[in-house]
Amino acid sequence: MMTQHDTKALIDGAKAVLDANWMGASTKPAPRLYPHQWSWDAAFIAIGYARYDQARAESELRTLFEAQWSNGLVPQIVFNPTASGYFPGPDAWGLRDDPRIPAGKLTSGIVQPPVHATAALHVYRHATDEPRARAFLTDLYPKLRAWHDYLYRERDPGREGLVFVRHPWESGMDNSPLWDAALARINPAPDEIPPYERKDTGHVDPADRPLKADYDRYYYLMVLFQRLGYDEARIAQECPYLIQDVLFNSLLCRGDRDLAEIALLLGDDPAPLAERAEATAAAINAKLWDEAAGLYLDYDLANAERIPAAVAGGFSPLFAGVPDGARAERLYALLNSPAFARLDESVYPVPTYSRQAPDYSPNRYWRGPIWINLNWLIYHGLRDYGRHDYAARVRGAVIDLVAHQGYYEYFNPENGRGHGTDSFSWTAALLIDLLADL
Ligand code: 9WN
Repeated sequence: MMTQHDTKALIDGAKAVLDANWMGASTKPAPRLYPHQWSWDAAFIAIGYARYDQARAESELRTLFEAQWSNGLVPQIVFNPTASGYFPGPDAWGLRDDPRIPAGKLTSGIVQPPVHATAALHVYRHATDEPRARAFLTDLYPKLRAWHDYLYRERDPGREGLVFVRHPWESGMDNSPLWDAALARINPAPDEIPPYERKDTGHVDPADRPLKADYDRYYYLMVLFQRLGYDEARIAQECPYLIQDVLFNSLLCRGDRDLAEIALLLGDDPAPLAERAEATAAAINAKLWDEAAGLYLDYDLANAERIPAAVAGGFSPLFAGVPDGARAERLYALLNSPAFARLDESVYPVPTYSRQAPDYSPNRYWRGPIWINLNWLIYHGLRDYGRHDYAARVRGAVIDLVAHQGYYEYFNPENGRGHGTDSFSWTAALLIDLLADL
């Protein structure tokens, strides 16, 4: 249990991490490993700033949306032109001076999960200066709508109410076991990818990061998008990796609901947005629920098959009000089991992957370790469903873990040890938010 004094030290420490990573108008995820602005990081970071610095919270999201493409795409990375030390940098995407990108901006050509409407509403709700926050929402609202419109227009060719990701980095869970089968079908010939040099393994322990085989495929897909001129229709036809991911779609569904709330606040009609949320919720229930597993599972669209991996993202429909009572009970049972977190006696938060899977890997990135953003989403989902006992366990376990280990990027679920980079912004930001959430 944390004392008052510990709590203050923890908040001060978290603010110091964010101060050190602040770049003047936005925040980098970590000092050396991630020296640019990332899309879903920006949303989580704004959620933390919302609790103590409205101006920075607004600036974080405004800066990201200043780099929004003309078709509505919100890029995974907005590059800091003065930073180096990250691969792939701006030139690897072949997008310099692309007419779809606002002049003077450098971005990647993929997206990340749509947490932004949720973050914007959170910033508004915790603002100390309401008129200023209303102006912020007014400016962001059309951009958020264009972002969701892009996803439904370009990423849902079958008009199912479910959108696809076309690169593992778009999911935010880069080397998740979810992608193994789809990526194994991609076997680039040596001349299909130019030579490249990774930078990540120079900053952190290579044993914590994705493998070279993963990076070859990440790069192959980037080269494919360039060859197709980032034409979404052609990509949907030709890309060998197209996945309807549970986490991405749940965040979109929750984002639609939050966007409807923003519409209401601003005097616009929320009905079309709320209807879209319902359609996506229904599609998640119809296509992604797996009765035998008692969990929501991803769907591999390019190969027309369900992906059987039991990952923490499978619980995220709770965050979007998707499961009915019976399905929610199945989710609680799996969550509170040796495969995940034993919430009736919990020591550590929820890991990314079932601890009983044969290829569970407690130190390697998204193949086992605990990530704070997923636990934040699960905490809120449990709370929204009235499961306050488990919600309190998740919250308490996250706070204790960070208090004892530091503001790491991810943590080993067996011994709690921190891995990846330290001074990780969303760990700090979400901790501030959780501590404020009494
Ligand atoms: C690729 C910045 C990002 C996070 C992702 C996390 C990691 C990048 C990388 O870092 O991905 O986007 O180079 O590994 O997987 O979720 O947004 O923190």
